[in-house]
Amino acid sequence: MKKKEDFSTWLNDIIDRAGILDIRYPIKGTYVWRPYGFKVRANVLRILRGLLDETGHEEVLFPLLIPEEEFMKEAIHVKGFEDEVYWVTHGGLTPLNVKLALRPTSETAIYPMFALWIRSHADMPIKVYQVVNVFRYETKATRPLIRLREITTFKEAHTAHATPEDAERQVEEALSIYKRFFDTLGIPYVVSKRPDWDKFPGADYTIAFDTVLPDGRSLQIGTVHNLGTNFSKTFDILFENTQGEQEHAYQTCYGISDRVIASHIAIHGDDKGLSLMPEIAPVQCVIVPIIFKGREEAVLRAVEKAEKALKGLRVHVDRGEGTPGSKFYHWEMKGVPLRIEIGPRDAEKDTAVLVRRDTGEKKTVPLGDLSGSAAAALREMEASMRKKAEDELKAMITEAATLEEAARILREKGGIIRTVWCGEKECGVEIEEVLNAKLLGTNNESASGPCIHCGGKGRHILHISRSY
Ligand code: A5A
Ligand code: ZN
Repeated sequence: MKKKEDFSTWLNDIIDRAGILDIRYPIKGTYVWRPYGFKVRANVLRILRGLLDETGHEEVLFPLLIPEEEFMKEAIHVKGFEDEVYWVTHGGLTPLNVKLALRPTSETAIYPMFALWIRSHADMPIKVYQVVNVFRYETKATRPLIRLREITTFKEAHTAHATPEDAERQVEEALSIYKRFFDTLGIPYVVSKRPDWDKFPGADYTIAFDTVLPDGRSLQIGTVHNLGTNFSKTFDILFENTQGEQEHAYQTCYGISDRVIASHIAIHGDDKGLSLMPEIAPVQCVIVPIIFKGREEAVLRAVEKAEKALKGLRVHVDRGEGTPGSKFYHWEMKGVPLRIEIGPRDAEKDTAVLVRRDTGEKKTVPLGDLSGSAAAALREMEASMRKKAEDELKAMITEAATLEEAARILREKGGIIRTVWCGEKECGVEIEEVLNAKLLGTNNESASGPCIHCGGKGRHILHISRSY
């Protein structure tokens, strides 16, 4: 199980062995959340909901089914999703008069209702989100947590505003929420404005977060779209503005998925299994008693004392049958951040041994200080896991001045190329073809020097990578 040698196999293997998903469900691109994985997922969602709620978003829940007529209204949006929609055509044996789409995303479910809810500028902003499953008939190779046909953890936020400036401000807020979210999870990212030909179908523009997985390929882990008035025109979302005139609402939407959990696992895991940051670990500390025949009592007393001291953390005492070695192995696989070993010697001296999952570092501490030392170790781990991941991503971003150089970097090490681009579509599409890679897009830094491909005046810093 070597992460560096065969990343894909490694990832599927630990997702299975750590009890995140069962990947044997007999429909391609759909998987089963197992209890341990579901707890990780719940912790991730708790963080996300917290960030959305504290910025004035409200949670809602719309139906899974979308009538064909609504779904077909926004031409560009439909075009973008036409190959990917699952249709419900029958109720029992009766063919339906109106076909129903399983939502691939919920614009066309939510915006007809926005049209009913919004009358005046005073009804806005509206900022809602839902966490739901969506269905996309993906044709590229499906993968657990990364390319799903049933995306089970789809958080989509949808907003409506009375001015374009307010919608623009919402895009900024969404970016800052996602930054805080990814920072909390120790997932480093690069932010790019997608080229026009790769934006969300129906958006004015799309800003994306990409991370780099251990095999050197990038993964889009979140997107923020400014929809302008494209959907409000289609769905008649009109309001009376402060001048008493009817105007179309300005909209944004932004989404993330199971991919954030994949990224966390991929970036922090190692050849021993998962390595979860304390924030999302179902078990933050596992206490393993090391029992020798005849000396159980003192150890078990110390273990109880330790358990009491750690109240407030998510603690598990492994009182099971196995050997200490097999327990260590098991909890390392599960990615538990902190292991606390207590043996007869420790019991005698009133100490415990703390072992960090990320570094394997061991430390003997007095039982009396256990609460403080464990909390400190967890805090240090958070910071050092985050820093390590950020350093790794930085090392995977490489500047290139020519296409030959870019091609060599993509071949030898992968990651993200940083270069200069003129901004012309034709030139960009050629870069993608020549490099067999994707333009992740541009950032908002100013650029100087010639375009990497055509040599014309460079207008943007461009990010390129091979991506999932
Ligand atoms: N309505 C907007 C928010 C939307 O649907 N945007 S999106 O199409 O870009 O999807 C949001 C995020 O879901 C993407 O950034 C990507 O991280 C994730 N995603 C998209 N397709 C996925 C798939 N098949 N499996 C897992 N995650 C996916
Ligand atoms: Zn060019």
